[in-house]
Amino acid sequence: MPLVHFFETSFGRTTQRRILLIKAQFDGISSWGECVAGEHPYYSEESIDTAWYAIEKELAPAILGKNIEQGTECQAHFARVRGHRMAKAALENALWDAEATAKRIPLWRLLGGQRKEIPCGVSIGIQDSPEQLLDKIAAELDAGYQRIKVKCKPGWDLEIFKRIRARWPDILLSCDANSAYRIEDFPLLQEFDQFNLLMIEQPLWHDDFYFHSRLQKVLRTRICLDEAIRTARDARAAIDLGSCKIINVKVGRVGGFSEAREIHDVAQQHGLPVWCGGMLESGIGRMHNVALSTLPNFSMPGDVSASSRYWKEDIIEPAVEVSKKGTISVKDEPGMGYTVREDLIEKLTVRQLTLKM
Ligand code: OSB
Ligand code: MG
Repeated sequence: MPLVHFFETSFGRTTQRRILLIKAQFDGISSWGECVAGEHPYYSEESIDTAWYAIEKELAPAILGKNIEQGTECQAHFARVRGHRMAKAALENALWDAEATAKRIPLWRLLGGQRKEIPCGVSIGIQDSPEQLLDKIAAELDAGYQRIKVKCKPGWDLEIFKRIRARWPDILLSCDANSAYRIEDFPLLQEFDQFNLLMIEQPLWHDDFYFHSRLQKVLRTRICLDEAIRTARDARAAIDLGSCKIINVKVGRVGGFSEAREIHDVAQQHGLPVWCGGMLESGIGRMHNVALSTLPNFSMPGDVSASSRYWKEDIIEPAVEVSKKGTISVKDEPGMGYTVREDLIEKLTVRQLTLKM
């Protein structure tokens, strides 16, 4: 699926996505899950190809033919496979979706969600010029989004924040470094404090807590961890160490809805807010993110935005839309509440595999 606009982070530029989808079928129900792994293992160790392998060889065989009543039961079946969380999440989330459909309740209610309207922000990639970035921000604010997050890296940071703040002194503004900085950059990162950022997301190594805790001690701006939090145990450790004050929860990164809910709970118990991150999902993953965002401690605007920001044609119907006040409303229909456009998916499919018990 070609992106409407390229998306560039400190680890590279994406112009089109190859997306791995799961369709689960049993007992007359069919449900969907999206694997959020990237085309390359640049964000994390996983890629769509490692996920394909893990699902085909390990994860699907671990659940095919088993009597599974609830999405939460997947974790135990998958436990002996280390890592491969995005692959696990694609399957587990499809089963949650099926469970909601079977119980004839909306997925967000099954997850324990409470809000019917979620606050939305946008994540804006590195652009070809600062002017292009400012134009994009203006358009997103105009559309109603409540928070602007800009990608940053050395050389695309202080000057950019200065230009943004000169034009919009008061908007909710944050940045995401995707691990682009090192210890020698601490003085530079301390300069970020002057821009009143809502948070700095994952400034240091993708797998680090310790140096983030050192950094948080010398920053006024709150650190938000994304890549480094893979489990609820990670969340506990990071909070304990003081490595972050906010957590970005991505249901794929943490292995599925069960673990995402646990991280939500751990953060809530410690008084940390969480928000829902995005991975340039198609409508299927997007709707799962919307459902997760209805949980009470998702109190900050997430990177959950309208389909049209990514795709000319999304694979669900209707496309996800954002209101003028920057919110997405959830529906009361059972399951995901949207129709999957199987005809379009079929047209876009380049590789397909059916696994049966
Ligand atoms: O770090 O949050 C991130 C996209 C791909 C990989 C990593 C990240 C992102 C985003 C995009 O920031 C969020 C979105 O889906 O709009
Ligand atoms: Mg991030």
